[in-house]
Amino acid sequence: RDTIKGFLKRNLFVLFTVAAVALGVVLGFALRPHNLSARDIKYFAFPGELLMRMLQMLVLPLIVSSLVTGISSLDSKASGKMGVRAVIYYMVTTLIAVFIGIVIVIIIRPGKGSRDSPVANSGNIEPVQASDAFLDLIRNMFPPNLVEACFKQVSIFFFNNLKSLTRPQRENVNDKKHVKTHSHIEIPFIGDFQKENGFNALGLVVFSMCFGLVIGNMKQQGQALRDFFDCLNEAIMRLVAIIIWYAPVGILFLIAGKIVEMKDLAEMGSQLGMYTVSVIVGLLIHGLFVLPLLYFLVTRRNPFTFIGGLLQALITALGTSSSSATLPITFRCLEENNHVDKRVTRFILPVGATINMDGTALYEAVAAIFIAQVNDMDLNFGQILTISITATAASIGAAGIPQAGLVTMVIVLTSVGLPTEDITLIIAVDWFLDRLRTTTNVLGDSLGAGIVEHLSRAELQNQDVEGHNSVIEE
Ligand code: DAS
Repeated sequence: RDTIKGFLKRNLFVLFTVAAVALGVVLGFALRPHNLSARDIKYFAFPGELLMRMLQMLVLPLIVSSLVTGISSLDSKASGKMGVRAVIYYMVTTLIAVFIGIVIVIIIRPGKGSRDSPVANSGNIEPVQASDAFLDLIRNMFPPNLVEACFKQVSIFFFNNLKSLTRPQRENVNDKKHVKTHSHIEIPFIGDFQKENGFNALGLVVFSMCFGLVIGNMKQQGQALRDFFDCLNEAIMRLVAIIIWYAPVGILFLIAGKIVEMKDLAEMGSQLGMYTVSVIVGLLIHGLFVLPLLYFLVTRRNPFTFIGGLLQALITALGTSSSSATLPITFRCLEENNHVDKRVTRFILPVGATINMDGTALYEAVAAIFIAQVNDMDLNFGQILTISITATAASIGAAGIPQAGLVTMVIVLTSVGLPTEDITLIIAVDWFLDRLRTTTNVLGDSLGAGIVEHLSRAELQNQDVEGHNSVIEE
């Protein structure tokens, strides 16, 4: 009874947030039959957008202050060793994630025999006119009103989504019937945060690491700057402590808003259903088996106790589908609940949130091979190896913003000659899979901080002793 009471007390807020997610789902499905206009949905989901903006507002000062403080508080030898351990962890876990994704999608083969299904064709076909012979053929096979409505809706829906990612060029101005799109899908510059935030997270991480190293070696001369960034970091974390109370409300409306605007599930088709299952199975194996096993093997501690302290961050990742926006909450969970050394979180988390995305890497590999299967393209070992490497690179390049993985997918498809237009095959379910892969990304970053802290115990203790000695000397 005490254990349950203790758990409820410790996790009351998490349970409150889980209830908010459940309420968001119910509210979303309750509102769907009302066919709200895009404008109404925008206003309805505004409380969710507010949470995103509040969290994103903190990301820039948080990345800079935590990295500068974290690195300057370590001697360069310690931060060097910690950095190497973090990068090795990132590479190993990302490659394992890609491998899991490839094995799963080859076993399940969600794209098999999809050539004659609406899902496969809607990726390549231009929006068709009712008079089109192809549609006539289908119409003759089934009751025309059902097929016409479904098929045209699906192809126009995919086309509109592709349009939002590309700059459609008219093949022939006079030919109103066919608008061909070119795959000039804009890829946000590697590590870019959201355009309207106007900064590139990867560039910011590199600058802050260099700056932290420099002022860390300035001894007394750099003390004022070190104090400034330490104070700035503390102030940001206090802002997080305030915003976190609003998080459940924001997450409720983010999820409800997404469900209201989601297209009919019927459009997905069985292939997309099996593709979705493939991604989910891969993420579950990686997130609930591989990563916790790695944590246990290194630290010999119960990984699920550690994960229990992360629930608020994992739910925020699920609600916002942005690991960057979740970063402030991830900091708070690791430092307040799991008591991970701040010198580790401040160094590892900003880097991890920018370049370590296991969920995204797994998803990119599964999606690329699914698209190859839909195109009846048998991939040889070299092409699968290419997909592994480019999926890893694409996950490093993907920013921690919603659906970044969908956009960097172009890198993977182009690398093995797959039609980038076929991204439209998987857009219908991406808003949902993005949440799950973002949650896996945040989980990988957080367990990584725990593993790197454990491996760096010696350096951290030396630092404490040196720090203690220097206080005595003073
Ligand atoms: N939404 C991205 C993130 O924030 C992941 C992705 O799009 O793949 O981690």
